[in-house]
Amino acid sequence: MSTLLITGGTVVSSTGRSLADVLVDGEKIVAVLAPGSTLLGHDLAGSVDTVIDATGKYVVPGGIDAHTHFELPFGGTEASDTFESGTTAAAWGGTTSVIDFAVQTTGQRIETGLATWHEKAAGNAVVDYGFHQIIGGVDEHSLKSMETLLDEGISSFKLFMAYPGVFMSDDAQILKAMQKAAELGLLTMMHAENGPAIDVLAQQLYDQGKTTPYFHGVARAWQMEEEATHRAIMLADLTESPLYVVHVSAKQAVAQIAAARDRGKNVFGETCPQYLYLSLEEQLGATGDPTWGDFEGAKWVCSTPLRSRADGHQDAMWQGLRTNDLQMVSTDHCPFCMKDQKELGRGDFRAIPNGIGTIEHRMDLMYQGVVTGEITLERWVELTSTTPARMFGLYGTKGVIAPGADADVVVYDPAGHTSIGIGEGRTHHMNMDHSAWEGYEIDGHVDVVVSRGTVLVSDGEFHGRAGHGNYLKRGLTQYLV
Ligand code: DUC
Ligand code: ZN
Ligand code: ZN
Ligand code: ZN
Repeated sequence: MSTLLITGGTVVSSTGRSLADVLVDGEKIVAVLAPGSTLLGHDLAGSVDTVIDATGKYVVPGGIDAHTHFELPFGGTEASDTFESGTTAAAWGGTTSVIDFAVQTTGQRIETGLATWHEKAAGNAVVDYGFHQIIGGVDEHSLKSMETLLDEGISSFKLFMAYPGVFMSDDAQILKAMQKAAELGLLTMMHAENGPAIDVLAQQLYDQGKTTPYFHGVARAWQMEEEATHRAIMLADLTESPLYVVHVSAKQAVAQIAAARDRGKNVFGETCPQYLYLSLEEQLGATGDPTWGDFEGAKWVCSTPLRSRADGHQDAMWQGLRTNDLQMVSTDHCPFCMKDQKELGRGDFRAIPNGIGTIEHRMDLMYQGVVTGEITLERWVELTSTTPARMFGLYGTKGVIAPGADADVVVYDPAGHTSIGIGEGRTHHMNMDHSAWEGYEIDGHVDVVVSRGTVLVSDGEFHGRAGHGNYLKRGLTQYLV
């Protein structure tokens, strides 16, 4: 077992910061000490195998991205990051745990879908990984199978109110699944968009010759998100099932979540960096065609969609993060290349695979919110690590720098600089031929990344390996009121 000392840095938690040294023995943190402490008369720096000098830097718990889709079959193709490439990118970006979505498609058994996901991940992940379960077909079989999820280390499952015929559950199915979830203590995650109505709007736009990627966002109007969020909250209320709304992008949906929380309900919301930084206006402007956009806009096609900055959606997401009406920032990492993937929707926005790849940039993009004064340093840690751990039953092992926790630690350098580029100056490691974040600049950078005591990234070099990542058996959510 090797020992490691991270010395001289400012250790940041969700509740405060202090100058401290972090001592790691094997895979665990064993002590957080006053700077320069000796232990039982031993000079620590001289006694350990490795010393990491974090002077002038922040020492934070490794990031937890609780919403990723590696190898997701979608839109006639498959998300382009494997567990190996996706978790490699995660490690580069200071994310040391991911929670991916195992998929049960309609007609399939949950056990079959879950086994497939274990096969994809085992031996390939660079960082630790857990699963949520997508339930694509609520029927008597899947309701029965929900009873075994917790034994499998899965305490949360996702339903879709969108994508009729693919993943969508109707209200009757949602009601039954939520009743079961309430009985079992499972957390229901909801993709809240009114899919059938969106499909009608999309068809009408297409029939009018409005076929460019921009119209993806027009069809998926905010009313579709607000309505579905409200409906999900009411069904959760009725069934007394806690509810976690994924990828919130409309300010009206945040208001629905806030109102439920004000009534004391266990309703939670997640947003993603794309809904904080990117907008429908920029998507259009970036394409060079200010009217309907051109196919470049496909880079930013995701669901829920990017929304209008003029209408204040981005400001509302930051505000929700400050007021805790939104509790977490995940990526919904769902990368597709332009070539052969996004291009499937040239001439018909409905056929563009939905998704943006951000797993490598989440910690950086959210740190930029600290730089610009949108959130505090402590809130950055809370949104990206501590709350994800609590929400999804990992806290104590993950999400905190404390004795007994896994030694998942990121040294973040506020004096550095990160510039996101592609092509000649490619700076990311996601398996994509473009980046939704090209040209973004961050006033800081991920310096050292440690996962269970193993240094994965330091001095701009990668030391990780496929198979280092372990499967995380998760417990029940630790976040309920
Ligand atoms: N949204 C996306 O952007 N991609 C995958 C699925 C989803 O809901
Ligand atoms: Zn979704
Ligand atoms: Zn998703
Ligand atoms: Zn550095």
